[in-house]
Amino acid sequence: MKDTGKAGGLAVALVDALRETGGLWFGWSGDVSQEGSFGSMKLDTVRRVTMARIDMTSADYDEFYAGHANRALWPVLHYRLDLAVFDRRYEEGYRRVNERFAARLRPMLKPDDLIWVHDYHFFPFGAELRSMGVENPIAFFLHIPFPAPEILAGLPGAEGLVRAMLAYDVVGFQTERDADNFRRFVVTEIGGTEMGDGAVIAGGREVLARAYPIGIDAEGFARQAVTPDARRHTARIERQMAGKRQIVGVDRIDYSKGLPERFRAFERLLEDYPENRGTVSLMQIAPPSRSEVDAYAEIRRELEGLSGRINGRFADLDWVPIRLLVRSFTRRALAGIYRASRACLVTPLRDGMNLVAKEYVAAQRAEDPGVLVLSRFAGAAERMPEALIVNPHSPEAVANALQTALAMPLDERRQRWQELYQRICDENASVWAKAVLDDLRSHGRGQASVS
Ligand code: GDG
Repeated sequence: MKDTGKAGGLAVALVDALRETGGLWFGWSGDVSQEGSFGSMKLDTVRRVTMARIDMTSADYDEFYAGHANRALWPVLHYRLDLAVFDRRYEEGYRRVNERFAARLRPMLKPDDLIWVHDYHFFPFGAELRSMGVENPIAFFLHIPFPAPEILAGLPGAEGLVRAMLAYDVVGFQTERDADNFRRFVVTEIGGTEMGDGAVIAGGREVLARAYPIGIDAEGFARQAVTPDARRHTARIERQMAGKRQIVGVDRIDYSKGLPERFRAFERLLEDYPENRGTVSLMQIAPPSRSEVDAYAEIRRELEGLSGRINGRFADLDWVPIRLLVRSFTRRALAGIYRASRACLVTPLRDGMNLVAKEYVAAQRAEDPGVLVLSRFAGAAERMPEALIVNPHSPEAVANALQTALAMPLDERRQRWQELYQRICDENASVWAKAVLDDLRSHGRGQASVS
């Protein structure tokens, strides 16, 4: 599994799903040590869930994690072939870590276990297990986009990667578009056949490739937004804003999140609708991530430069247009910050789902909710049409949507929010986990081959 330490809601949903039946959580500890290659597995049991976590060596970290996963796969899967770095050493590290992790898991498996593998770090994990004789049902879930075949074909080794995915019984994606892109690749690049209902046959294996849009614990997050801690944060912002209005953005610093484009769109709002000068500001919470990768360090510098320039151009004695906070907050604080914000900008250039969009909705006051402005390229847009859907590449489109959000009458805000909130409650994290596991139970035959 991927290291979900910061994702909060996701880790909770998965641990909850595991708790119902009891089970094993297996993954990277998040630590780097020389023991990574052979010893030291950290084992704890939390209620009915055993947590087994192993370290990586510094070579694993550089080649597998910072290398192939985050310098090659992440950009290509986010449609950014231009940013991808392909290196044979990285690929070899990626293969090595997948093999070693699989070898460490192998002796811990019981014959009736269902196995669920997460994310782009572990595409070949299922194939490694199969080669070690594992016949259990195995599902895979991709948290990030699966690009159109024309883009993926640019990744050296793309065909091998997709062939390796055929080792799974169920392959889950965030959106219908991603699932369709996968099936198209199987058909056009490796001569597979679509069988309907998401099933594809190729290389003697039948795989169910469907969309399972990930949810959050919406009701739980709504409760967080009214805890004393969250209320303190809401009150602090409201006191400071004193009648002014805040727009919020919450994103890891990552080029896929469209942050420079967002800052320029906010600047366009101030240019085209000058009545917002002095009364509307943007708070961007931006925890740093993957700063050892050049593209990430660059985007941070770009954001610092842009916010400085825009603030220099428009700031007044008692108002600053953009507040860029390069740090993280607790989940409760975040919930309180969302609640104090009249609109939320979620404008990634590509995003698997985007949980911030759902969290913002969950944290709102039913009687006076804010408005979500959402990129059409976030997976979340497929199931959140009541948000204001925008093209994040167009500063005019985003500025116009922001102006609409700021002027939106209370009735319309309530109506849109009601629909969104109901849907994120109905399609929550447990529903998501159950949908994948139900399909795995009914479809997963642990088949070595169907031919
Ligand atoms: C990947 C996919 C997909 C952010 N800042 C803080 C903080 N966060 C939390 C948010 C949210 C999570 O991190 C970010 O989730 P996203 O979905 O927005 O984006 P990725 O990190 O890129 O996640 C994405 C997701 O996996 C799940 O499948 O939706 O498409 O890229 O929960 O609230 N949490 C805390 N402090 C912060 O400062 N505590």
